[in-house]
Amino acid sequence: MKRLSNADIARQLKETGMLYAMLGEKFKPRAYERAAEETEAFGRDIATLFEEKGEKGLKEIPGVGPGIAAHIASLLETGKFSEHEKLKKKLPIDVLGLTRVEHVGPKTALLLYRKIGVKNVADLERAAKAGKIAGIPGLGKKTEENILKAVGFVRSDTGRKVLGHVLPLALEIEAALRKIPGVRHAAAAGSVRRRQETIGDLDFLVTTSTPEAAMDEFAHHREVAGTLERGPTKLVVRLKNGMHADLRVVEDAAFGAALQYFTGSKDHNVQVRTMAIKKGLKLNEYGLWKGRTRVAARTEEEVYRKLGLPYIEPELRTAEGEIEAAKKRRLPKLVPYGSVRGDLQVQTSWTDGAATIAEMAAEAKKLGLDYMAVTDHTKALAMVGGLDEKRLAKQGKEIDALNATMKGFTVLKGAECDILKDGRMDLSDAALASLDFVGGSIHSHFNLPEEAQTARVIAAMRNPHVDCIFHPTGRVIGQRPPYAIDMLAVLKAAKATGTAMEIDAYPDRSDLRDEHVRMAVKLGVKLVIDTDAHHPSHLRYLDLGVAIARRGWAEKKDVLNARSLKDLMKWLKTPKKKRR
Ligand code: DGT
Ligand code: CA
Ligand code: CA
Ligand code: ZN
Repeated sequence: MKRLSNADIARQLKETGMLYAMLGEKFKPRAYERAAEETEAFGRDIATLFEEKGEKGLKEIPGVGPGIAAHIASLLETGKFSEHEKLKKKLPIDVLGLTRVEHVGPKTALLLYRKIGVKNVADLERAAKAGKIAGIPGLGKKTEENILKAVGFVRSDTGRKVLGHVLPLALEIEAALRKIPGVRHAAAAGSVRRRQETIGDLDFLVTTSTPEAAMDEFAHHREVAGTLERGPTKLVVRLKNGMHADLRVVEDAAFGAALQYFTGSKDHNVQVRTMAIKKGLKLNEYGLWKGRTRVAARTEEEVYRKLGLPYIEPELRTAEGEIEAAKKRRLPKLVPYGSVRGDLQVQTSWTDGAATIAEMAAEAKKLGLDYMAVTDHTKALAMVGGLDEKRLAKQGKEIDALNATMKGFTVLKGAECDILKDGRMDLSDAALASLDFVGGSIHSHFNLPEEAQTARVIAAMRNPHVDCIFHPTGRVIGQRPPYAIDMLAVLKAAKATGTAMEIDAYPDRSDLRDEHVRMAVKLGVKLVIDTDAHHPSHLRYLDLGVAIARRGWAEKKDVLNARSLKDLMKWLKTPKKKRR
């Protein structure tokens, strides 16, 4: 039996949740959905975790309690689990496939199954074409037309995915390619290499003495669902998560040129090629040419150099001024991965986090960080047990005690303090003043008109104790659109008041966005990169935030928590108006 991947496990959990939803269960659907999301995003290989620590270890996955842990254990041992099996007997439907079709949710899927026996997308399409859906009470002609259109869309569209959900997979495949005997270079190219916000498909390059062996290995990777196309140097597969991935075998001597070409973006490449033509040269995936002579091909650096340019980092290759900046030798020196010294947004079991302060701190320290701010929610967020002044003070005592026991790591006292509707803060000034680091957040009244929402955030920035605005646009990718806010006005106010702006690295937030970061950097606004962790495993998202900062042209000096603890504290203790 093939070892199950995190994505395999996630799919089974998700399906279980959906089947429960179809049967009208109240709480189980959400529990399984959450476990599925966390499983898919989990930074480590769950099968390995299980081998090392057994069923107990599975509880390290956020959202996974003893019940679901037992199911995952059974899945890893036998490829199935009884609860799922039972549900499938009652409802033998491909609910994951069906609900990918727009206008078809679990309820409609159930209706279609009960009334006309639709079990999968092929059945659905046949039924819609035969006009059988229009006759079902509650669905009708219009729904039938919509479904027919949507079925076509599902077939043609594999859907873009959030970077944080596919980067671990892309890096895993890249590492696997590197290990194949005969492979000299292997790289993920395309939008993943540029660390874009969302990813359409994955593009891999290898140079190898044994192309067939490399392609076979790739075709049999455990995340691959099937082969779509195979030629002598190119293989296209469909991954189990629905994405496509290409592998190209290229000539070793032209690896740099191929990497440059297949990294893109297309628009960047168009600009680079135009430059080449102006110099009487020709650039393609095989090299940079002067007539029939290849003048550069082995490395990307060499290709750019022969065009008169310095190396351009992949995150900058978007055709938004990087070539101009490169010509003038004005490219930013991007903040390096791994350079954030401490996480400044961490929730704990005092509110809606899954782990204690000590557990979060231990994991942060293990990841090589020097400090972490505990920023639990405040009382306005009653549904997660937000802290009032009294409990916050009590939490401060716990932090003092913990700091007394830890060497080489410091826990800062903080809060994710709600910004109330009128721009006042949810905690007294005295309570805020007692903290090392205060983030202000909007968690309510998302629908205020732009002017009011902007004024609300700016009012919070004028509070002398608010150090940072958390997740400044409020969007959650695929779930919640950003609220209406004048980001330029907010960033100018950030500069004027000495307030930092957060890059929330949590994959579905990615908030600020790269274009806002670029505006912030231009204005000289300080940035904080953090993970909004609600579980120890979330702390490893930090570099996804660094990717956003890099896409926004940020340098190390722009990022507050790339500073040492001493320098960060110096900034935080400076009165806001005097901060630089
Ligand atoms: P994606 O997959 O939509 O997230 O974005 P990319 O950038 O990965 O795009 P993709 O997969 O279509 O192609 C990968 C790279 O290959 C792309 O960034 C640039 C290069 N490339 C592909 N097709 C063309 C083309 O027709 N012209 C040029 N200049 N470059 C291309
Ligand atoms: Ca791609
Ligand atoms: Ca591609
Ligand atoms: Zn929040």
